[in-house]
Amino acid sequence: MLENLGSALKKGFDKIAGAIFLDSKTIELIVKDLQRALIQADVNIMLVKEIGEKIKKEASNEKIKGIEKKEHLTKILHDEILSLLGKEKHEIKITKGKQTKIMLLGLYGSGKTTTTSKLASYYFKRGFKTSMIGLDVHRPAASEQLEQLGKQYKLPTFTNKTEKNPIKIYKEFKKELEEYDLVIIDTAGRHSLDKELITEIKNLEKEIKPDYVILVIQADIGQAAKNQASEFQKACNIRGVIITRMDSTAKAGGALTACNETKAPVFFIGTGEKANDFETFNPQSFISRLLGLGDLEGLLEKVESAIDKESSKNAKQRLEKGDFNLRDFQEQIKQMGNIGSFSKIMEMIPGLGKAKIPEEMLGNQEEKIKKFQHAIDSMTQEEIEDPEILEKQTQRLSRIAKGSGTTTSDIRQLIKQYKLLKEFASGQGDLENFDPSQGISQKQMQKLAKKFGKKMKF
Ligand SMILES: Nc1nc2c(ncn2[C@@H]2O[C@H](COP(=O)(O)OP(=O)(O)OP(=O)(O)O)[C@@H](O)[C@H]2O)c(=O)[nH]1
Ligand SMILES: [Mg+2]
Repeated sequence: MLENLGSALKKGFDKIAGAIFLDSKTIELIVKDLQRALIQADVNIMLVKEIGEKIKKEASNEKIKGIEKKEHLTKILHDEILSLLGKEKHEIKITKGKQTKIMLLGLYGSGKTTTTSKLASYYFKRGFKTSMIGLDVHRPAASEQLEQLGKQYKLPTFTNKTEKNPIKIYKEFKKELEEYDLVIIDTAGRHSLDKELITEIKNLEKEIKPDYVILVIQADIGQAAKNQASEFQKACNIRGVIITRMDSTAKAGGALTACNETKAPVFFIGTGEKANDFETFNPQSFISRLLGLGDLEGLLEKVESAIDKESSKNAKQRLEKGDFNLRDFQEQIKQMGNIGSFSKIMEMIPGLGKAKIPEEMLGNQEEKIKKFQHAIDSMTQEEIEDPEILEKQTQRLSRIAKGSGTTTSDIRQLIKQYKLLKEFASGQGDLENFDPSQGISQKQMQKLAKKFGKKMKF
């Protein structure tokens, strides 16, 4: 998403840093590149113009000179983009033991149902007692879809396939829902914000009294998000927006900046179809990521979302007792797979921006993980529990390789990674052994992120 904007910004910073004189011609070029990229990302042309003027004006300020001027301009460029996106991070407040209700609204296909499950899963993983209720009575398959998602992510889901009045459905489950810290309400979409939809929303709002009404908008509509957000704001009390499909469009800049203009804060962004493809929206770290500086906070949050607390706790206990075996290792790498593709992870690690690691290598990583999984599946219980015997009895390696369609060198690597993880997880290891072509563990990843994160500036 928004790669063009990121590279234009980076180019702008590099040009400022590399210029001997910041003359008006250099500035003009930088501003032009930036404006082109902003327009490509579908940012409102008036805003694009304003930014250009502001940068040019500051650049012509004769009072600031030399290095100071470079720093000044870099900061202005950064701050201008930041204010386009909205300065702070906005959060939904949920308290354990007290019910919070979040109702999602939006037009057809904007991603309400998917987002209902993403949001529920996000808070469920953070220890809140979470449930979902389906109030889309218009689309016949709607409750089925929500139930499927509920099953997939192990979330209690309330639906009624025959009732045609959403308020009745809500009343039917009202009592049961009181037991949850958080209830996410999925509602029906429409082609447009027509009278019928407004009436339905108003009635639901009156009955349910949600703590947050959130509009779900897909990023592909770009700047048009502005009209949509302000129309919905007029019709009901929208607290903020969730923007979906950030992954599938270059226009996301338009949607993000447009929402900022309407003062409807963006709470979350959706970056794919799965529950983990979901992040809080923090303008500051979003820019850092655009610039390839990495997004430490986003990464750690993602790691947290993907980890199954219970199984990690078990793995940790087993480690402490010294019985961490290959089955545990397999579980750990499976969870890593949950975090997302390696390319996505790398984008988030400060200093390990995508540009520095060849795409093939990242692809290989995912391949390798699959191979590791197959190899472990071909091992005997004895080998799983005591992988070190594989090093002593090499005939075992050939047997496993044959049985799993891998090579003996794959298995040796697997054992090496397993030992590294064991070492890391027990706090003995250091980063010097880290080699991206050999795979990376969660723990290493967190350490890496922390290490490189310190170098992050702004
Ligand atoms: N790539 C991508 N696809 C998404 C994202 N969010 C949702 N989708 C997909 O978009 C499609 C529509 O999503 P739904 O959640 O069914 O949308 P909805 O608003 O509930 O649709 P209606 O109930 O018909 O109004 C589905 O195929 C989702 O998988 C996202 O962040 N990225
Ligand atoms: Mg739906």
